[in-house]
Amino acid sequence: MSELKVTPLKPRAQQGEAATVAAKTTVIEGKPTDTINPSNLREEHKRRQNQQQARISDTDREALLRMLYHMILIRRFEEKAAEAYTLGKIGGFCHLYIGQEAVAVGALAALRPDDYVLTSYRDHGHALALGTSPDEVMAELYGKAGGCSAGKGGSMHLFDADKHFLGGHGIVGGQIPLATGVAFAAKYKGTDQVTLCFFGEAAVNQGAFHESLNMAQLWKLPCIYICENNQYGMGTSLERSMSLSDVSKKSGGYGLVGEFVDGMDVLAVREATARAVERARKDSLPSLIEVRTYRFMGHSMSDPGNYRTRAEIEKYQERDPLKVFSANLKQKGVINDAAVKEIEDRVRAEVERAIKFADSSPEPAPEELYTNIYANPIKQ
Ligand SMILES: Cc1ncc(C[n+]2csc(CCOP(=O)(O)OP(=O)(O)O)c2C)c(N)n1
Ligand SMILES: [Mg+2]
Repeated sequence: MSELKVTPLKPRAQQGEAATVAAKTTVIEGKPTDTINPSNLREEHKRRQNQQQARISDTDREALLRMLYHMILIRRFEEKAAEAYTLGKIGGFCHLYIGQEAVAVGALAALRPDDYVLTSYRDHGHALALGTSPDEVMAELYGKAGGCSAGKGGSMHLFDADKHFLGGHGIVGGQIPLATGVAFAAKYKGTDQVTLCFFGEAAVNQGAFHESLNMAQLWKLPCIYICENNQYGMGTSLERSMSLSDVSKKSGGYGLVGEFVDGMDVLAVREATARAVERARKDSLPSLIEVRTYRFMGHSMSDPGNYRTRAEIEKYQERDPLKVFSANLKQKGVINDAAVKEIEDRVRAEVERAIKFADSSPEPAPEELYTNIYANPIKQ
């Protein structure tokens, strides 16, 4: 076996310089922390609609349409996936992203194509927003050979190396130290690539989250930790499981910049992520962003959802990120009904094609059982 050589990030002689950088960055900067008042969501809704309309005026039309297209694609794709699941065409676990589309679409719109992305098992939206073909994503849900993980990963383990999408991870919080390592590798190699790591708020109670944030700030890694706080981990609410439920404030324990963002506003998410991307790319600094969101469906397809009331779900559905965004775009004259219909028609055709592709794609061949499992498999 060859010897593994690890070079320290900075020679000891330069520690003075590192200390100056550290001193400069211990102040927790970023935007003042936002809050959402859950007791009067209607009022919040109005206030935030105005904010989004102001952001629309400052954003390029093509970028706005691309975001709307991706949000519609994710929504319609998953509605179809739910149907296919009910028909028994998809096996195993299947966690839908409906309600959370603004998070992946907004955050990924702030990245460069060569940046890295990792997320949890609730991963369909991230893959689609990164541009993985809906055909390959649907075929993967079906466990077919044409899937983006060759049918061996399924819904929870989407992967697309060309898009620098490193999964889809089933272990809660498992992707957080992996993403930290990916960011370390980028820094070690001297590239200016940024790593985006998505996870749910239940993962924040895992030790791996805290260990990763500590190392990321200590070593100044270009990693952005995005907590998709949908307020439930399976059937357990945030309030019942977390002593300090302000996730963004946990950044303070490790000296990172922490921000709280409304996850129902795609443009607010994009803006906050862009700020974090700049910190990571220019100054090699990590950030923690808490994005407050809500999942409209059950935890997975097999969740009867007895732990939430219909009234609670409906309250959040009034702030449906897709409806709010398209209504605001219309209000600001960026699109009209005909333009929305055009996108809907295009998406419908793409999703139909994905279903046909998945239906006709072959099962993985038995001899593929041991291929692509390890990077360097031991030859028998
Ligand atoms: C280490 C580990 N513990 C428990 C589970 C079972 N489990 C699967 S999803 C989940 C809840 C995670 O909730 P959250 O992180 O908030 O993400 P969300 O599902 O809301 O997107 C749990 C406990 C698991 N997959 N891995
Ligand atoms: Mg959650």
